[in-house]
Amino acid sequence: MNIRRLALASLAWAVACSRPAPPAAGPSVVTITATDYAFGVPDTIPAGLTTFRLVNQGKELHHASLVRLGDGKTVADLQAALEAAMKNHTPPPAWMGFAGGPNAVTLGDTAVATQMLEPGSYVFVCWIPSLDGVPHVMKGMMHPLLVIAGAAPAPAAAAPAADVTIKLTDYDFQLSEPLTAGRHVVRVENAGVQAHEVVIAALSPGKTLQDFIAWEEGGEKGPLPTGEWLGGVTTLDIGRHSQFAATFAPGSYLLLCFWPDAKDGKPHIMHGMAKQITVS
Ligand SMILES: [Cu+2]
Repeated sequence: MNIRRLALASLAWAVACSRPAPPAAGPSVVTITATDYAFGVPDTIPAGLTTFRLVNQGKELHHASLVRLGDGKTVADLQAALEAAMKNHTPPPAWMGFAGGPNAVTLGDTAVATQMLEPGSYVFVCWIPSLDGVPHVMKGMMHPLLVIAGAAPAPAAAAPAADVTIKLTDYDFQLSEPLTAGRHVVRVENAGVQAHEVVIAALSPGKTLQDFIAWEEGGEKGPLPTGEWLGGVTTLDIGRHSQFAATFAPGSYLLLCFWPDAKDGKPHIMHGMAKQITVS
C-alpha cells in the first residue's frame, strides 16, 4: 500500500469514527418559574423521564417539591391536610407521595433535577418559610400538575450519567466520593426509613455548620450564615431516587434536610441531618 492510499484509508477511518452516533433519547425538559409566591409551569405534561429547571425570579429562596396526590384526593384535600398538619404539628398524611423536584436556589439562579414521573395527579409545593415563619405554600405557592401517559410508548430515555451518589439515611448524607470543584451530576437515593431531602448551601466566609444550627435554634433571626444556594433534590419517598446537577466552586458547603421528623415533627437538621463538606 502506498503512502497516499494509506493516508486516504486513515482519513476515511477518521471520518467514520467522528460521525456522531444517533442521539440517545434524553429526558423531556420542563421549565418552572418561581416568583413570590407562585409557580409558572404547565398544567399537564407527559409521563416519563423529566428534567425540571427551576428558575428563581422571586426575591426569596424557592424550591419546587412535587407532591403526588393519592387516589381520589384533590388540591382542596391537600390544603386542608396541610393546615391540619401545621396546626397540630403532625406529619403529612400517608396518601401524600413525595416525588422530588429541584431544591432551593438563590434568586436569579436555576436549579435542575431529573426523575422518572409516573402518570397521576401532582401538586408543586414550596415549603420554604418567609421571614414571618409562614411557609410559601400557605401564601398560595402551589400549582397542580397532571402527568398523563403518552399516546405512544415513549422511547426509553436515558438520564445524564451521575458521577457522585448521595444516600439519604436517618439522619445522614453518605457521599460515594468527595465532591470536587466543577460541574457534577449527583444521584440522590432515599435509603432511609422516612422521607428526606437534600439541599446544598455555600457557607459564608468564616461560617460553619455550628453557626447555621445556632441561627436555626435562635428562630432564624439575623443574617443567614450562608451565601449561594445550589439546589439539590426536594423530599423523596423511601426508596425513590432522583438526580440534580450543580457547579461547585472550591469552598465549604452544607448539606441539609429540613423535612419534619415522623416522630417529633422537628426538622431533620435538628436530628443531625446536616453535614459540612469542603470542596477543593
Ligand atoms: Cu431528612
